[in-house]
Amino acid sequence: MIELIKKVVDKLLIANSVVVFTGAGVSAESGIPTFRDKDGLWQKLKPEELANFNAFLRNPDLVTEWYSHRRKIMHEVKPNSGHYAIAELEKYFERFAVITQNIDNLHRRAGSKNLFELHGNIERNYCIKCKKQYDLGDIYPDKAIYCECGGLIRPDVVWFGEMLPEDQFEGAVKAAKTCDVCFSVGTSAVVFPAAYIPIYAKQSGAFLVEINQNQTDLSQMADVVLQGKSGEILPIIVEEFKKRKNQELKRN
Ligand code: BV8
Ligand code: ZN
Repeated sequence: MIELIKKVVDKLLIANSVVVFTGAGVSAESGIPTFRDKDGLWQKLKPEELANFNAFLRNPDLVTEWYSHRRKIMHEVKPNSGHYAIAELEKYFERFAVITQNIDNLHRRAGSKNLFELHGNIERNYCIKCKKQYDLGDIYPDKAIYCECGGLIRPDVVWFGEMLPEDQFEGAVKAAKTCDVCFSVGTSAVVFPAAYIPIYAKQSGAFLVEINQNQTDLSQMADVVLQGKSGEILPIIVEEFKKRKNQELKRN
């Protein structure tokens, strides 16, 4: 593994632009269940029954309660060493973008600045009728809640069959198509159009590094696959990078 990490650091040392694309796996070590792992969310619940607009209209109490439950977990957990390593690495690059599919707000809490949230953010909610925004803070309703205009209030996340926020996706695609190194961290890379991000990066000539506990659809396209926990691997990459960067500075 260390030889592969040195190869990644060699590329980082000559890179001008870096993208880190993340999925639920980067938050797993914070204690947030992923979707498709054996103990994942989709094992117990069916996404089509919960993460889509018609399910919400059919059963607003159930969907509202499910998001309250997930938001409560997200308020009780903290960013892990993987989130912090990504935020630390960002300080060394003029052009650095974190492109996440996660809605858990942990990259922001870890200090990442240039962040694209392709699937929204569970901290934001809005009325489906008048679009008024609501911050629910630390209340976790277990049934549907309504706006003063009478409209249902929903989480500001992208459900299946819904468009991704245009500004976020466009910005992310631009970053992916112009980066020198692209990391794909903790994602099964099966949800589109988000999963195009690492593919666009690779097609545009970026050095593609996958960090995942398992093989994914992306593995055979990656230049380097680092198999293991992102919370362990990312800090090693950043430490090795900083060490080599300091050696370079001393030499010059
Ligand atoms: C759209 C937000 C159309 C809400 C989510 C057939 C083919 C292609 C596409 C489709 C198709 N049928 C339907 C579609 C479209 C659909 C889609 O892609 N479906 C897939 C499942 C086939 N996509 C959509 O519907 C998208 N919208 O297409 O709109 C359109 C077009 C025009 C006009 C109008 C509409 C919207 C998709 C967004 C859905 N929202 N979530 C919520 O979170 O509640 S999806 C959900 O999956 C999450 O966002 C999540 O981020 C995303 C991806 O999952 P991952 O993050 O990758 O998590 P997963 O559990 O899968 O994997 C975790 C990985 O981590 C694993 O590989 C594991 O090994 C690894 N891991 C675990 N622990 C660690 C680790 N790695 C390292 N360290 C660890 N410690
Ligand atoms: Zn309203």
